[in-house]
Amino acid sequence: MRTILCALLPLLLTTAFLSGCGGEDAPEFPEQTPRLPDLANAGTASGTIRFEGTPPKRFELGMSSDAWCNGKSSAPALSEEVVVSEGALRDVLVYVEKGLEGFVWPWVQEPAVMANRNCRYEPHVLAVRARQPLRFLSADGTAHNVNTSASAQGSNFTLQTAGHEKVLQFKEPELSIAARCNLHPWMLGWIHVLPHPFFVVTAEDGRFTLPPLPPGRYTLAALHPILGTQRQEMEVAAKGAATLDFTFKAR
Ligand SMILES: [Cu+2]
Repeated sequence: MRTILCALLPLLLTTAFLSGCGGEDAPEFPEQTPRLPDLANAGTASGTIRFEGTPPKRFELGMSSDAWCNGKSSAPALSEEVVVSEGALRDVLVYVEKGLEGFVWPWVQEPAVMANRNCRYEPHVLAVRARQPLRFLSADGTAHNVNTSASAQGSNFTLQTAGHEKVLQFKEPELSIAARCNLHPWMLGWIHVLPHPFFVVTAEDGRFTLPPLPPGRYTLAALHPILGTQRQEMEVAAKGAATLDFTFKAR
């Protein structure tokens, strides 16, 4: 039946059939056998990401080149390169860099969402699992072009108006994939693709708590797209609670 439908494509020309036949948008989840750690004595790891010194000034994004975008926010839209609230740093990816080798986790089939909303990427920083479907979804009444082509596994497509979406699947782990929009040069979002579930991106309070980890020794990394990466060794005891903080400084 599928073959017949695909053969009729030139007549049907509907995007639903196109995505079903081309295979490009259909998420792939190859067979694999999970090898999961024993979490019976799992411990926790948590902390806070701080910023020391005077953060760079957030500048007003000039959206006057697009009448739809201009003035969409009640307050002036500010740049999001470095967002500090009461000394806490937003948008830091905290993840286990070493210590989980040899494990295999099931695929995550529930999609993550990155929106184009009020002519910005929302969230500004998003972390997903390798092969997790990632929905790019426009909420705006103006066209956006989602350009992740700086990455070898990125792509470049247009979301014409509100409600339009496209699902991507980054098949390999990769950090700091920039998402831009060629139509609106101020638009920038960041995507991190992780091989395992032990990561979190900080919100305004700068706090992080990782999912429960098996006892062991780990290298924890804290990555900010502009301020770089810091690392710390960490010991998680059986049913213990490890705490560690990271401090980024003004450059
Ligand atoms: Cu745009």
